[in-house]
Amino acid sequence: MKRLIPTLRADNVPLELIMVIRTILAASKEISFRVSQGALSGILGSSLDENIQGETQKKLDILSNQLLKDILLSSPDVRAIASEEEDDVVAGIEDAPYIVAFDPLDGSSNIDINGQIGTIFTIYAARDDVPADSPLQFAQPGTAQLAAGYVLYGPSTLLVLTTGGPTRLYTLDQTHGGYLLTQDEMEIEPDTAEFAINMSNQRFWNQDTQAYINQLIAGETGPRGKRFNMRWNGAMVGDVHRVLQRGGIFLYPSDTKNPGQPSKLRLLYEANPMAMLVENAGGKAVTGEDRILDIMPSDLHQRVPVIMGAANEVDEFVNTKA
Ligand code: AHM
Ligand code: MG
Repeated sequence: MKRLIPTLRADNVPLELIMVIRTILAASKEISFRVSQGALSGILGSSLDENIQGETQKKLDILSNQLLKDILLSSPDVRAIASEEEDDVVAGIEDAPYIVAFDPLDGSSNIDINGQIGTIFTIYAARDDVPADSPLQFAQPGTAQLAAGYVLYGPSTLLVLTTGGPTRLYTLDQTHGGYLLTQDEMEIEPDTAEFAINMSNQRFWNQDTQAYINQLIAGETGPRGKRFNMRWNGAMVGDVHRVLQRGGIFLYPSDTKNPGQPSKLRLLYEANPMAMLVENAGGKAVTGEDRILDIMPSDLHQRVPVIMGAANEVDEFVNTKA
């Protein structure tokens, strides 16, 4: 079975970019171990303990953020990082070629119930025209991402990664500690009969979204003429992973739940990396109006509506009017 690094080399990924990916994955293995330890993680600790200052019994998401931050900021190839858990950009090594954004532990409500959670990350080229610690480092559209991926901490620890080519799936081999290629190319079928949405937000959606979901729920006697199934994990990594593995459409659409916020998910840490993975697996990713990857970010923690997955179904969403 092929290992990660030879696969990246065969894909002609630049050496320094491979080093950054390796660095993120070193942290992911530590997080995977911590997650598997659950409530014991802060008490028992493990090999990277000396890197984490005074971390005893911190919540897993704070711990994961600290691990990623420490390890990335000590990398010679990282100029700046942005994290869902940090207010501001943190500068790394001046003149280093790359910047990294991450959601250290997505699906936080699943932490306490032993459910699926994951680390989402994305890598861009650093900008030379703005300071290392400027939020403008990350004012780049998703199309500029050089690599994007997530590590899903489930029954197995899985890595889903694209470096511009296909979206590939790796499995962490706990016996030797490395990621092995277990699916060469993930592919999302254009048609589906499965959707993922938080139905409890229905009253906050616009009329078009309500009409679309009503059509799915209407089943074989409705306008779509087929029966749809629904799944909701409460963790985007888990829900999008299911879409990548067996098809479907994932939606966190525009809503009016929180004044001033168009929806829940963040462009930089969640929407963009997932959109790149989905598109490179043959799917589509939109806000409803725009392609997610074309959005020019206006704020580090900007939120956007997210509709992604099976290409024809995403088109159906866009074209359905109340
Ligand atoms: P988080 O970053 O605090 O975990 O929030 C993001 C998560 C996504 O993983 C998931 O799709 C969504 O929030 C679930 O939202 P809801 O609470 O509406 O089910
Ligand atoms: Mg998140």
